[in-house]
Amino acid sequence: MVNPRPNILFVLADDLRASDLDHMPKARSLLVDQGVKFTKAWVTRSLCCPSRASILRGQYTHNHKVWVNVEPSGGFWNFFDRGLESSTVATWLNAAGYDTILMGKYLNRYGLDRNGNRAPSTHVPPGWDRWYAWEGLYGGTDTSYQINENGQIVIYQRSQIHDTDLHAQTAENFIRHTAGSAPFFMYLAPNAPHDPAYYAPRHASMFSGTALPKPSSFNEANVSDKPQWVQNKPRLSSSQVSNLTQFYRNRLRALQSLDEMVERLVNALSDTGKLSNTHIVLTSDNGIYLGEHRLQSKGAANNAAPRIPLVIRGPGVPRGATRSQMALNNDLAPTFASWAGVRPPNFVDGRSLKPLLNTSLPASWRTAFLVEHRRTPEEFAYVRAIPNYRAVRTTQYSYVEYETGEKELYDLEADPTELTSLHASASPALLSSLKARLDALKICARADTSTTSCKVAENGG
Ligand SMILES: [Ca+2]
Ligand SMILES: [Ca+2]
Repeated sequence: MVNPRPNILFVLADDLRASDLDHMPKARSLLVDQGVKFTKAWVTRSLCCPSRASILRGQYTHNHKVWVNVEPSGGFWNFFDRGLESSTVATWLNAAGYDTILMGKYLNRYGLDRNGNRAPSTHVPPGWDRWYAWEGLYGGTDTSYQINENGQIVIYQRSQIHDTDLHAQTAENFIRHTAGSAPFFMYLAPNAPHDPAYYAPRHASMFSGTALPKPSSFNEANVSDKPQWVQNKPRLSSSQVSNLTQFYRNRLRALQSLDEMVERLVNALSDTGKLSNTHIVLTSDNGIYLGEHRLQSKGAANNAAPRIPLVIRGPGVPRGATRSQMALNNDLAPTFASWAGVRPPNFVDGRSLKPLLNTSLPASWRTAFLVEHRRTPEEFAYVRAIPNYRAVRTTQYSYVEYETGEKELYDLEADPTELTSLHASASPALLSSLKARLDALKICARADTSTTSCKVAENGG
């Protein structure tokens, strides 16, 4: 019998760039060609833990307030201590009868104590029936990694099994042998391709001659239009470019296990008769810079870090279609809720993407969203060097206001790689209209019809 409610297989990669899909041929044929690809998908804060909190709760960072990866202003303990675990997409779907399973990364510093020391945790958050979560920083060391398997700590040697392959094996076993009559929600969050981009030995010889992508913004020559924190960065040296190239190749190698995992799970779903009633989502918690604007890592508002890949296939979803409407990490939880027939709590800021997964599209959609950043003394140095900012990204512009009083403004139609900030020369009318949209977004809450709701602010009133 086919489940009346669909299974949900949610694959959440770590630091995957939208363009990385070009190097995942199996995901392209099994997901992109079979579903909808969002060409303008974004996270609302380009940093792991805040974005994962947004994914679990459907909220902007200024509403869930997990600002960084590290306590006290962020990290697992911030989420835990403020009771945010009591209402997540897992508790909503679990209460509706879903079999809920998490594999891989939960929140940064899960498995450490409040001081960052190793403290293997057997804590399983509410809402999860099955739990296979990474413990500790960056999910392990060069030789081993630890997984909390339903309350038991298990140590794996990398020489024994590559971590993405382990998740693929656990997920495949669940689909083939464990999944029962209840629909399942699988939150599958591998480490790949996060720095240091561990990969399986069988992929070691691939991509050895692949060149680092060099868009026009790569190692930007003239950053006099940009704020001081960018101007402070010298142009990338040849050894930095060579390190980035090596990192890029390792990332592509790491993606191959992810790509094979997609094929393995699609086959398992197909063999067990579940594929036609399963939504599969592939996305990331944030992107990453590989030298654009002289930048590396993440945290900034320019293109490559807040931009993510997003592909969805499933029952009723058109095949091989693209959508240019803005989709956000905030939208994932309410989307899963709508598939499960659950009304999400009122605190949710995002909206279900379901209306974009039809052949007939909604007449209106959001025309802007907010990107936020706040630095704290305990956050890692690269992100700490970026002054606090808030940014609004509209269908045409990206406008950033820093705590320093500095601004950035890009016309994304005329200058899609953000080479020349127009903040000093733009018309006062344009600046004030963007400022008004930013001011509405930065205090918005919920997705209802009140004047301060995020949905209203995103739609432009
Ligand atoms: Ca990340
Ligand atoms: Ca420039």
